[in-house]
Amino acid sequence: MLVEILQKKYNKTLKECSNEEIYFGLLDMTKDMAEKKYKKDTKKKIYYISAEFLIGKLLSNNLINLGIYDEIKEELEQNGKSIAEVENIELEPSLGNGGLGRLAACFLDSIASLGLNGDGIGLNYHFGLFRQVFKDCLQKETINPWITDESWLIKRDKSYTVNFKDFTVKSKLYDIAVTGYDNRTNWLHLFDIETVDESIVKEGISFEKADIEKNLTLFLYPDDSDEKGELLRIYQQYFMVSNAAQMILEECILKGSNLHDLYEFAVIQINDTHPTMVIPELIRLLMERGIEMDEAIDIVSKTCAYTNHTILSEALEKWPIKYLNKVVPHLLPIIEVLDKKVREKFEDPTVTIIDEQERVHMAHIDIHYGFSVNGVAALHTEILKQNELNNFYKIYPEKFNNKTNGITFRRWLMHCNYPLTAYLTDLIGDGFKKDANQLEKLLDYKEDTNVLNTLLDIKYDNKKALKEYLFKTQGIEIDENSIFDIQIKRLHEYKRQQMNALYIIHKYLEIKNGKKPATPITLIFGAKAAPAYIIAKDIIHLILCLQELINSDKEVNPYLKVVMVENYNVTLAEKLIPACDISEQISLASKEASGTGNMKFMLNGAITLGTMDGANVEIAELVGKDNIYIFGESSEEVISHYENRDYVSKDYYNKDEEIRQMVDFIVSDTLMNIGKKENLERLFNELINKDWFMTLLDIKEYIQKKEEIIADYEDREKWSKMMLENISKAGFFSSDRTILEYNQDIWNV
Ligand code: 9GP
Repeated sequence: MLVEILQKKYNKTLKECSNEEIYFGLLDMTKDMAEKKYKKDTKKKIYYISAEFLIGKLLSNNLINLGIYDEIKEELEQNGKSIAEVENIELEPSLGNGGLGRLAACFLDSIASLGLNGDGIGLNYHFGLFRQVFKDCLQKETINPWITDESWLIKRDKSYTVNFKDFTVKSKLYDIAVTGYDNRTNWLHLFDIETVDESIVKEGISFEKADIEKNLTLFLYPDDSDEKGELLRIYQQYFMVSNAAQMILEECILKGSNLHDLYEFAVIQINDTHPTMVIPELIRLLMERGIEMDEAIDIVSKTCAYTNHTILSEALEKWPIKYLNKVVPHLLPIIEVLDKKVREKFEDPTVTIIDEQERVHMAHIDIHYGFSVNGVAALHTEILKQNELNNFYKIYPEKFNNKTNGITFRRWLMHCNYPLTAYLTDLIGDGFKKDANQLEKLLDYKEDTNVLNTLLDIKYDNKKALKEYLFKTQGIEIDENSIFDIQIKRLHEYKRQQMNALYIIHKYLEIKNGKKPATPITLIFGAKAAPAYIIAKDIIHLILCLQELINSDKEVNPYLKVVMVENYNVTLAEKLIPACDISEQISLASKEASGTGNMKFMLNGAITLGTMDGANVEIAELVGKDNIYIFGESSEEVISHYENRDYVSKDYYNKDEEIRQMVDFIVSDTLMNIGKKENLERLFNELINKDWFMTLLDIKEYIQKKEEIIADYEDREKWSKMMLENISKAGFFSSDRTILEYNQDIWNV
């Protein structure tokens, strides 16, 4: 079929075509096949609304899900072509930031793969999240264009009118097919407007924030550190949900809903607070169609469910009434009624929707006016119930439920780790591809030296493949015989990349003093810092300075190497994860809602070094304490430090010589000669005077555990057994399991 498409499109044979032509041929072919697998809507449908969908490249994923990956791979090989090189042509869609967005993408895959009728709804950001470049050991941001003339986007003939206070816009809709694995196709609906003007972006990523008609869908998470930025976020959010609400009502009416029964036709999952305005917007639209307000509120409350992805207050949005009035004044009378009803029913001032500072708490709208509130890992949900949202839990215990996150094994095993997948298929059959729990069959081989050695061999080959990839794409040289210790995730103080950086300093000083590790260690980081998050950027600066220092020191570099990959994204994750030995999951306990990288690493046979936080807790329960390296204070202890305000980082610094040595090194002449005084001093001061996420609390135990895991790496048999245990027990973290739970407990589709 590909051959015919290429013949028709380019009048060339497969052999004659360039990789680019083959890519576009495959694009046409898969889009066509996907469309044919679209099935009519069922009565009830899931709408997953999210500011982010971090979908990653789609070609291989779609070929796998359509069941033609092996066939195409072979056909290309027979004609002297390589699928990997064809894949390189595709630009990664830039529609997400981190775990929240990647989870949304995994969920869409699982919804379709389980044959459920459910679409995603979001925005078509032209430049998405910024592209990260490093210059002078600093992060710089630039645009990340990803939309080309021929792409996965399918332009639809559909448009809605969205009214803001001062003007009206008409939307246009693009769809991306979400192919299920051996199952139906659903859609990711991305809304956009005609008037967006990419040329207004100057110098990196700066642009006029007030020019909404030109900038509305340019960037994901534009800088909101000033009023104009906050207003732009409100414009984006309202544009997203108003389109969503109109589309949902239209589809439900078409299927026969009289709107009084909307919840029998639609269930809306609100992914974090960004889509919260869908609640007042739907109420407004129902009232416009003649439904009384009280009934409209009731209908919408039975239709919407909310997922909380964090306990960090910065992500629980609170919009000033003043700002909402400037953008969507027509929602305010509704929000005020929602608030009044809450006040009439409950005396507790902490559960109101509008607070004393005249701010609207978006999460409070979701909790009062949605029928389900879920956390994303067992510990996280407990913390929501007992601490962060305890006052709400007391009111609505029945609404709270846990849905531990998951990942799609199609992308995070079958696509990214072809050799391991092929080997597992040989050993245990291919049942695990649809029923991930069957990975447990691998446990039968835990004493089989042959199998254990093959797991080590596959890891080694993946390390070599990563080495080649990094050299080719970023000019970075690494040694496949070293230990690959990897921390890849958004840059945030609570994730504690700075603690890992302090470990590097510890190791550097140790080597300088003559103590050398048995096997060299390569510490790999990948992380973007939000452009306005100063300390996060200072942490990147520190890591890049250490990279420069160590990699040019001949005494140290045979034993230690630091690599910070530029512009970390899904494509890089797909190369890094299969090659990893040690998975760094070192957040301050209680702060990481779940983490999903931890699951991807485990599935690919990396061993976790982590705290009892997020889904690490469930990983630890599954693999047992002999197959994971846990350190640090517990979430209860950490929460009590916050409550009693008794953590003083300066005390740790003052009383411990070793800690002092590491922290002081940040502002030593050695580093200051490489880096910028201002940034390094700021980070140093932050660590000793504030350290809000308690780096110094756990640093000693962290170093100790890390030394232990590194020492254990030498025992190859023990290590390979740990790998086997981790792979075998990863089945629980399939997003198919998570989605089945959502459907059973929340959606009922
Ligand atoms: O930080 C959480 C991360 O722990 C979780 O795995 C992910 C998916 O549930 O969501 C992240 N949250 C956000 O990105 C913002 O709330």
